Amino acid sequence: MMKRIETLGLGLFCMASVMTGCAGGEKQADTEGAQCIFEKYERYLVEPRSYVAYRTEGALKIDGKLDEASWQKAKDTEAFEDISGEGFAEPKYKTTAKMLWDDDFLYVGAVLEEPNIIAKLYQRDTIIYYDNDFEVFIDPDTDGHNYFEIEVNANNVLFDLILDKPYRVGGDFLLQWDCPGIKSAIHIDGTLNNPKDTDNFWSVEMAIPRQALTLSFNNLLKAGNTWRINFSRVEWLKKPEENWVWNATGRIDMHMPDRWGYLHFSDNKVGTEETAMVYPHDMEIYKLMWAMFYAQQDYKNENGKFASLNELPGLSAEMKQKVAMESTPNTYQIRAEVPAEGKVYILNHEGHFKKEDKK
Ligand SMILES: [Ca+2]
Ligand SMILES: [Ca+2]
Ligand SMILES: [Ca+2]
Ligand SMILES: [Ca+2]
Repeated sequence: MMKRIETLGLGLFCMASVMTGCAGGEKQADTEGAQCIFEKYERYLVEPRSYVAYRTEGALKIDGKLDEASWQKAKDTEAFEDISGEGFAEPKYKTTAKMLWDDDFLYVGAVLEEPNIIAKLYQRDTIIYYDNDFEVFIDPDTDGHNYFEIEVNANNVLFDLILDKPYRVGGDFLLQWDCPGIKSAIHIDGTLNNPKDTDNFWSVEMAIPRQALTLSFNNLLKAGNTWRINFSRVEWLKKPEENWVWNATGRIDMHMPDRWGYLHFSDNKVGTEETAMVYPHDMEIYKLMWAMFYAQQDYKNENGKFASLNELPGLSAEMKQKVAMESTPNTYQIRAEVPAEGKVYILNHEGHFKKEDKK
């Protein structure tokens, strides 16, 4: 769920960094007077955070306490930030997450600082974010469609679903999906539903089975793979709610899988040799394609149809050489060759991303 979208005054935020392809007067001129596409959509193009997950050392007891040696050795993610990203207030309370894996499970641990731990919902698949909650979003094959969402409150009540595609392109959800075989637990350092004292934190421990995240026969939970994942924490300080996330999406909408973090799986045991992060895509070309996606969304809102490559504002001649686009008023497909991989990247009007072998 979480069908919450806010429109930001994009012009209000002066970003200091200059992104590739927009620097200098000459290149500005290339975009024929229009604001360079990388500048205009900068808040949706900030490089996501990444995390390398290592194999567990021995079994984890799913009891909400992250006191096993494996958890102790696993690194915390960066502290969560406001979902809207740069220019928005730091979260009032700290949140971090950690990940581990073995052949059967992805493990997620999170610690949520909280002076007043409250949870009123007790039934699975009620709208859990009406309570303060912790949320996990997973797109194992990184195609931006068919992804998983699992939310939990401090009562350890789950709200879990599969989405066919993001709401921004007309997506629907299957709430009847109850993550098969999931184990989850909460530890409370403080008192639950007693506001008279001051609590410290609640922690979440989840074991998410690889089989629950396997849509075809293709098991993606293996060393060397890189997924998209994000975490969100909904906190009711007042109305509307706060949304504190690992990776800012750039606006109040978690359903932007292109804005989630990168999770890479190392074959090494946690606490042993470190593995370098591996990104699954050529990041420059990927960024250009998504900039075009956001530009097309705006163009359609303003003009009632998608643009052709020449109509799309903010592209330099150099950028146009890197991509091809077929478009009709209601559809488009962007294609870009990535010779180093021998692949063609394809992104369509529904935000579906795939790679094909170059013919
Ligand atoms: Ca534990
Ligand atoms: Ca997917
Ligand atoms: Ca469900
Ligand atoms: Ca309390």
